[in-house]
Amino acid sequence: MYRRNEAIPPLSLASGDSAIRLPALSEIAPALASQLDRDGFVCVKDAVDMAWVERARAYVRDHLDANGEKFFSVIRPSDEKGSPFDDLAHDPKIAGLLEGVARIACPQAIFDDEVYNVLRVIAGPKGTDGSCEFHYDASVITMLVPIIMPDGGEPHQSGELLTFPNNRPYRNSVLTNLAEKALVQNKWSWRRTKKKALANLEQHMKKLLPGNLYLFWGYRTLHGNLPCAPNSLRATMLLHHGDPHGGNPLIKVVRSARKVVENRRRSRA
Ligand SMILES: O=C(O)CCC(=O)C(=O)O
Ligand SMILES: [Fe+2]
Repeated sequence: MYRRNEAIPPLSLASGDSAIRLPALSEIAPALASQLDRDGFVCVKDAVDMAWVERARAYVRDHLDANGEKFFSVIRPSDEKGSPFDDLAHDPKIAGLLEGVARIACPQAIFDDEVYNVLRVIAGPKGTDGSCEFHYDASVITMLVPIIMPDGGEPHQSGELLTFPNNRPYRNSVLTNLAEKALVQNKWSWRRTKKKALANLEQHMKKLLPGNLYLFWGYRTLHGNLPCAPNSLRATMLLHHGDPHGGNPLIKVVRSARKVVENRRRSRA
C-alpha cells in the first residue's frame, strides 16, 4: 500500500510504442481505487513519455502561432488522426485503466466506447482566464495530463490545481446533481471556494509536473486551477470516463446545451 500523498511509481514498465508507462491493470486498479477513496488524488509519476509531452507542446505552440496568444480549448482533440491526443486517448492502457478503476468506484456507471477528452490552454496577457472556476466533472474519473506548466512565476500564481477531494457522494437523482452543480458553479460560490482553498493551501493545492499523470474522482471532487501570471502558458489534457447518470435524457439535454455554449466560446477564442 502506498502512503498518503506519495506518488505511485511505475511498477513494471510496459514496452512497445505507447507513450504511457503503466503497470498491468490488474496489478494497479484496486490499489488506485482505494488510494483515490482515501486520499482523493493520485500522482502516477513518470508515466508519460517526455517525447509525447514534446509533441503535445509543439501542437499547442502551432495553434497559438496560427490563432494568437489567448485561452482556447479543443473538445476531443483525439479526433485529429495522428495527433498526440489521438495516441493518448486511444491507448488501450489508458482506456483500460480509467474504466477498470472507475468500475470499482461506481459500478452503475455507463462507459462510452471512447474516452472523452479536452485540450485546455491558458495563454495571453491576462493569465486568469478560466481560473478558479470550481466545478464537479460529469465523469466518475478524471485524468489530468500536464503538458506545459508555468514556471518561475510567483508560487500560488502558477496555475496550480486546487481540489476539494471526494467532497460529495454519487447522487441517485440527476436533479440533485444538477441543483448541486448550479449551487457551486457560479461566480459567488467561486469566490467563496477560492477563499477557502487559499486559507489552507497545503491541503488543497496540487503542483502538476509534465511527465506525470494525475487522477481524481471527477464527479465527487470540486476543483479548479489558480490563476497564472500574465503572459504565462499553461496546457493540460483532460480525460474523462464513466457516466454515473449514463443515458439519462435530462443529462443529454444539458450536455448538448453546454456544447452550444462551448462552441460559441471557442469561436470567439
Ligand atoms: O486544467 C486543469 O487543471 C483542470 C481543468 C478541468 O478541471 C476540466 O477541464 O474539467
Ligand atoms: Fe474538471
